[in-house]
Amino acid sequence: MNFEKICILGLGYIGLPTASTFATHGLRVVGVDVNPQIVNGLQNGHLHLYEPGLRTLVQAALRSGNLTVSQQPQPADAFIIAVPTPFYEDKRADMRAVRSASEAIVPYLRKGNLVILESTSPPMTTVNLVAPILEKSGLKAGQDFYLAYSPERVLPGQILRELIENARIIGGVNPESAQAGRDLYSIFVRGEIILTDATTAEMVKLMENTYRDVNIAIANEFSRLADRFGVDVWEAIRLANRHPRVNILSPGPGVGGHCISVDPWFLVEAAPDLTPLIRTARKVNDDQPAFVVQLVQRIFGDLNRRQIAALGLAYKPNVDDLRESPAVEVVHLLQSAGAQVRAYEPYKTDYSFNGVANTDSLQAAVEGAELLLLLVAHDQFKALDPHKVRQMTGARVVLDAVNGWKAHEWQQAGFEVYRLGVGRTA
Ligand code: SAJ
Repeated sequence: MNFEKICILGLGYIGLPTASTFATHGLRVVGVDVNPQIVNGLQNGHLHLYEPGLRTLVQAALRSGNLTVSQQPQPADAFIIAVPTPFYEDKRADMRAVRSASEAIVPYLRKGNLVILESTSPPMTTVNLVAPILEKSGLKAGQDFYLAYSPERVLPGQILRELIENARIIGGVNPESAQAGRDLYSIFVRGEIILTDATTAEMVKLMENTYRDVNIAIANEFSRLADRFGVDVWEAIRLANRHPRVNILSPGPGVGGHCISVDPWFLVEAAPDLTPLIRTARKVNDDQPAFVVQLVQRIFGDLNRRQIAALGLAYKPNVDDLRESPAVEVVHLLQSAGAQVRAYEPYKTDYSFNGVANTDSLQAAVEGAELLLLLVAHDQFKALDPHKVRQMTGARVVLDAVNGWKAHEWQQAGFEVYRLGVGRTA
């Protein structure tokens, strides 16, 4: 199948890089978002999110004239749905954006078009939710138009490279649809393109992130055991990983982001009777911020009016994304326990939330603090010189929840050092 013009619905962390990459590969691309601020911003060259290299790519795509942005879809050869699938308070998948993006395509759908769903979705979404909506056009999925599910699998922080280099799974509602998907993505994908059916592709995506979540949960549980038994979990993991068939991940303050902390719930919701392990892993990871707060309580006892500098609010190192961030949860819990927290998130200094002073410099965060709490291993935090930090603050205690600092260096600089997953006798 040949493509000249495509329409991408959703200009977030996936849709915007995908739209820009197709545009710089010569396709005419209409990027669609329902948020007028995002569309207006992009029309004036402003990006609403940070990802290394993305600004340059988007600007090149816009300058070439191949990428235009709009609040409305247009007729096109292919439509890609890349809208968010968050969850409700009770962890059920919120499919409203997928539903309305599918509905928005209906008036423009023509015979021979291809529609691809990229949003992470519960099993059978493509056949049970998207196909029936698109068929309101009078056209039949698989027969009159092609329909496929192709999960994005890029790692935030490395999106632009992984978009091109990662293997891509394309699951069609029939083999012809998967093949049409291959024709489209092979325009820029250099990794292997593997064809399957739509529901398998949906499962693959959910299985990948669930696998990671369960593995991080066991690392977090090991951190609690190490703490109790006076072991250094980081050293223990390093040694265990010398076994040829063991690869334990890293513990930390919990699991955040819009993917790994969300996607396992889609499987739990789809089959609660079959998913006790997945549900428990979620609970272990969700409880990890409270474990960090217990460590702080062990240092201070009562937290009332204690001054704490929280370093990092992002859900993981070197990104600006605060969604489902365990660091934010730690700050909330500290506050509820009476502590006064000043946070510093270098990638999002303008972020403000209930009663937390999110400062715009390290100095401002640490100045009056009694404890420095490292919550995200951003490169710039890892590179801090403890002697210089000592001059900025009266705090003489640090708690490193991410193994970002070399304990002996901070001790030499005069700090008392506590680390997540390291028992006091270790
Ligand atoms: N984390 C740990 N310990 C680790 C690794 C990660 O605590 O050893 C934490 C991170 O700090 C973060 C969370 O887990 O809070 C998730 O981070 P991540 O880097 O593991 O993954 P994401 O959410 O940024 O991206 C994942 C990736 N999935 C897999 O690696 C299986 C990515 O490839 C997916 O495209 C992305 O989810 C997605 O969009 O689904």
